Amino acid sequence: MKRTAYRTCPLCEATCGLEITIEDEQVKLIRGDQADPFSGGFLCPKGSTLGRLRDDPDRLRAPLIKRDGGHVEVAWEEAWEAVAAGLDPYLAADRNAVAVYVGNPNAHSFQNSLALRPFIKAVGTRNFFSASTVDQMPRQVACAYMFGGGLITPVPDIDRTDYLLILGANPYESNGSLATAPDWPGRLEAIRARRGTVVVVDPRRTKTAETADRHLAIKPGTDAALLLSIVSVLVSEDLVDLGRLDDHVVGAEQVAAAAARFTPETVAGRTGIAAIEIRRLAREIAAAPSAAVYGRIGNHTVEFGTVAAWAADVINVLTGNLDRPGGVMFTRPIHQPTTRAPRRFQPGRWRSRVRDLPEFFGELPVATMADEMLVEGEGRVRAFITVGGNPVLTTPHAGRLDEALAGLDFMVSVDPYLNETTRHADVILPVPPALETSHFDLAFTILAIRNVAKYSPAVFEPSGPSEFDILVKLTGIVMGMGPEADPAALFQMSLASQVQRAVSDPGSPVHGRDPADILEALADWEGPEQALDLMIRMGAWGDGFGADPDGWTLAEVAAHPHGVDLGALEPRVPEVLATESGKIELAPEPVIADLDRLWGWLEAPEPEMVLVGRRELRSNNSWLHNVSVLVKGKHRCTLELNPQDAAGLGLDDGNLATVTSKVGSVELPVSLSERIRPGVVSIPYGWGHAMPGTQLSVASQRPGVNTNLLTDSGPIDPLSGNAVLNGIPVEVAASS
Ligand SMILES: Nc1nc2c(c(=O)[nH]1)N[C@H]1C(S)=C(S)[C@@H](COP(=O)(O)OP(=O)(O)OC[C@H]3O[C@@H](n4cnc5c(=O)[nH]c(N)nc54)[C@H](O)[C@@H]3O)O[C@H]1N2
Ligand SMILES: Nc1nc2c(c(=O)[nH]1)N[C@H]1C(S)=C(S)[C@@H](COP(=O)(O)OP(=O)(O)OC[C@H]3O[C@@H](n4cnc5c(=O)[nH]c(N)nc54)[C@H](O)[C@@H]3O)O[C@H]1N2
Ligand code: SF4
Ligand SMILES: [Mo]
Repeated sequence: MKRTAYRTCPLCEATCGLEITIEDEQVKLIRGDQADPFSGGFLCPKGSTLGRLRDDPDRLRAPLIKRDGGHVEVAWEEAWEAVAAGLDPYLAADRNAVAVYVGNPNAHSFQNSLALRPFIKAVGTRNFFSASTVDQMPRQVACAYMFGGGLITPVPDIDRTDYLLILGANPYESNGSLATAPDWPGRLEAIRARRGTVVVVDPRRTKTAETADRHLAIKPGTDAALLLSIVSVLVSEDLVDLGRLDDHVVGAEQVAAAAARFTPETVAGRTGIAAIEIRRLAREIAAAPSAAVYGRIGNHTVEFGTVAAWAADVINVLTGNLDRPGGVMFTRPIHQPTTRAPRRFQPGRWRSRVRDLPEFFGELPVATMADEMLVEGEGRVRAFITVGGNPVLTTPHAGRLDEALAGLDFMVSVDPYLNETTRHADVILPVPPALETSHFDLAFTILAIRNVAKYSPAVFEPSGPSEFDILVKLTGIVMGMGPEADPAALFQMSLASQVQRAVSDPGSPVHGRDPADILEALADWEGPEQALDLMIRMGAWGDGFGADPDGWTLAEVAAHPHGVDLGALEPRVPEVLATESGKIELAPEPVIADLDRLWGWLEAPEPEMVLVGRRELRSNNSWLHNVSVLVKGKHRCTLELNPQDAAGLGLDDGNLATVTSKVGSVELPVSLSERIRPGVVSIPYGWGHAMPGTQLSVASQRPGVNTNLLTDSGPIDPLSGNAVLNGIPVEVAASS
């Protein structure tokens, strides 16, 4: 039997539509879905491997329990009993003794996003960590200060912009982040084709930089200073023009005063960007009919990540480009209400035990996770739960974390692989592969460059419990219900209370309605789809359960298997703002206060050699190296080194080099490249698969090295708790 299924690729933020040809219940072919209104047939080499991931013999099909130093398969009942028995004593004695880490794949799963919130609440620990603090937390913090409320970030309107300044992102390989758009490369080329301008700021001449109009090879870690000096030029040359935002911004004068000292001439030496270039950038952005300043990983995972994230949007605001077509704009997501209650962003509601670091949006910096496990004293973490994360490869000072995990009393992982992190787990609960799971993008619908919606049912029946049910059952266990906890009953309770809240909320379209009617209207769906239907129907485009008969429901979205395009982004200020003042608060006090630290840092001695990361098209963070078609060919885990530096070190192409930082050392082959700025070396991230006790038969043959053995968990961006993963001082030497 032959059939065709359509669904969204869950691997990266681009959300490409896939057309999947199935014969005899086996994937025969995966192509880009030409009829997807957003991706139009685009896909990358990773998207076509979802069938291989399902068929991977290393993928776990049954729960594993650690016994006599190795892992053995057990039945689900036994696994659940072991989980309850392992966690109960810690939960009973001190909930902070249980830590939780959730990783990147959760952001790509609506089921996980919906299930994790109550789960984390039920664990009730202060020790909640996620991949957010090795990623976008600086941007989240900066935006929360400026625009109020939770996760809300304007996205660059790349389809309409006349001028795009990209800092520390390489969408030719990554396909973009915090700016969901299938085929970033094509969209960048379209900017130039319509005579727009693309400028890339990156210590490496990446493929993105190569195809841009200009590339500025910045010294790592200095983007905050560069961006502030652009602000200073906008002010000193009288180029500030808030346009339509004039009535909606407070603090512009304060920003102008605070940025004044960061003139192009003062920052040129430390950033490596000539003063004349900086002035040109400021003038071009101000003069362009529309412009967007867009920073990502290289801009955020540095010591001044929050200042950099903030300064980028300050430029967007001061040039009138925030909230205008072609600038940076807010989505109107189908599953969120139109307005948000004003909420002042206040980090530090609790603090970490060992380093006294503040919480941000309910999580502690992952850079301090190992401290909480290793340092003795009351409240020390002794039990650990990971859900879809591989922090042994993805978080700083990874060698120390690996040691910390080995010393825990009890660990559970919800994960499809026995890998570098989960090998420490006492129990591994395997989840079905993507093709056996339904899909809707909660996070990336918020971050897309157009208003879009797409729901895809599971392509195949799951062969084991769904991840949603696993997480709900785990919630029951941490609530003390024991291994018998029934996920379906638990979920119905939680859905009923959500509906109850909705009908009691005067601002909701179902205020005053009978909750039984609402629940009945949701009855066409099961489980997480019911919660999703509720969100869509109560959302900005929803039918409000009859309040707007033309509005959307999940059934309506699902009736469009290729996805729905709800149109280009439209101006949303002031409606979208959730600050106390109701305005864009351009000069948050903690950010302005951090400028003194930046000033001092600019004057400190520069390291001679620093390390940055890189991503490649055929890798996905730490976990796709077990797919043979994605790792064949020339080995990609190399030390990229400029020939000028290599000559001084006596290193040649292919030689083995030893790279040493304050916290660790790795040895890997050199690839000489003029692409990288002298004084900077680059190692791709997500490799390092040579660890014992894993079940990764392909990845372990070409393991590469773990660059996070070199990154240090000490320095962080204090405003967001984000780790510093770029600009790491290192020494490079020929291996002896
Ligand atoms: N040096 C350096 N470090 C970095 C970065 C960098 O640029 N440089 N980037 C950072 C960034 S941006 C990120 S997002 C983080 C990522 O950090 P993590 O989230 O810790 O790492 P991933 O590789 O995404 O982890 C994926 C894990 O989830 C499992 N998995 C895959 N699919 C599923 C699923 O459907 N359900 C479940 N439960 N598990 C699943 C995989 O087997 C794997 O164990 O790394 C960060 N670390
Ligand atoms: N193929 C592939 N795609 C992915 C991923 C993947 O692992 N592989 N991961 C996904 C995830 S989780 C994320 S968050 C996104 C990330 O997407 P991107 O932000 O595009 O990430 P990178 O490709 O790592 O690009 C970071 C760039 O920053 C540069 N850089 C380093 N330090 C500095 C600095 O101090 N200043 C400046 N200006 N630049 C600097 C690096 O040289 C690099 O080119 O990609 C997503 N997409
Ligand atoms: S670009 Fe991203 S979403 Fe698109 S096919 Fe590749 S991995 Fe999947
Ligand atoms: Mo990420």
